[in-house]
Amino acid sequence: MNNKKILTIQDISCYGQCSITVALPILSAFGFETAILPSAILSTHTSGFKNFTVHDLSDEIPLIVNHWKNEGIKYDVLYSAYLGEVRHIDLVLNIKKELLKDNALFLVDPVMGDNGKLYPAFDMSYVEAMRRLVKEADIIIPNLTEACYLVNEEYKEKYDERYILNILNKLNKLGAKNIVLTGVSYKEGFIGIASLIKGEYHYYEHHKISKSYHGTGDVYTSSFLGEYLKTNDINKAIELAASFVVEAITNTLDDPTHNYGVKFESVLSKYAGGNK
Ligand code: PXL
Repeated sequence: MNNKKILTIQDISCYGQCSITVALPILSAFGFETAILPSAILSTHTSGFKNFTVHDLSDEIPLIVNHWKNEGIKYDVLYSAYLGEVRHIDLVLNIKKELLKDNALFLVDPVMGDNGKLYPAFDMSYVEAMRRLVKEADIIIPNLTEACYLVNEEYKEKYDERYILNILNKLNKLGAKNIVLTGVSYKEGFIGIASLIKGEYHYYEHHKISKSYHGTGDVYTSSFLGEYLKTNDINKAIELAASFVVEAITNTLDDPTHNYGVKFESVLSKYAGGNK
């Protein structure tokens, strides 16, 4: 029986299958009690939809944190992802100080961009602030775009292992203790995850599906966390999360009207067998 209590802080995109609407069902299916702290409420995610609405919750967060402090509520795991504003970074750092148990795990998915570009809400001041969060994390899960921004390296479409090792080492120098870098492809038709765990490099690859969808990073990180907490085996978690994302994408391909996220729900129980 694993009683770990998770707090995840990220936005609520009401429609679009990303962030909290993905993290919560996945972590629950893995069997973990998960509390949420929404950084903002958006009508949809910010890529692929125009004229989305945003309501920032920065003013509410300290009040919620204060209530939890007064109630003596503490967490075993803090998982931060898409936040939205520079000031959210300091709020997360404060939560890490105030609301975590001893030896708690701090997982940072530094969600900021994809395909070499930052998402519309972000600029270099956000990247700079994100470096402060990464420094405090036990595990970070950037994609290649986010990693390049974090360490000031050029984003390339084609590269070799030396390019990736340099980025992993620079992230490590930035203070990231363990790094799970997604979207790394060394050869045509394949893509995978390069990791630096306790200083040890690993690469896991699988077939690349040519179509990409929003929210797959959130499916990846949430299922990685569920499996890691369940088994304490980080390499197993890296691989299971990749298989889950591949199957969720495959499951979505035959529906051309569904292009905003992936249909992860119908394969969730296969990957998140519960936490007994
Ligand atoms: O899936 C990442 C994500 C989360 N939240 C919002 C986003 C995105 C990616 O575009 O826009 C609001």
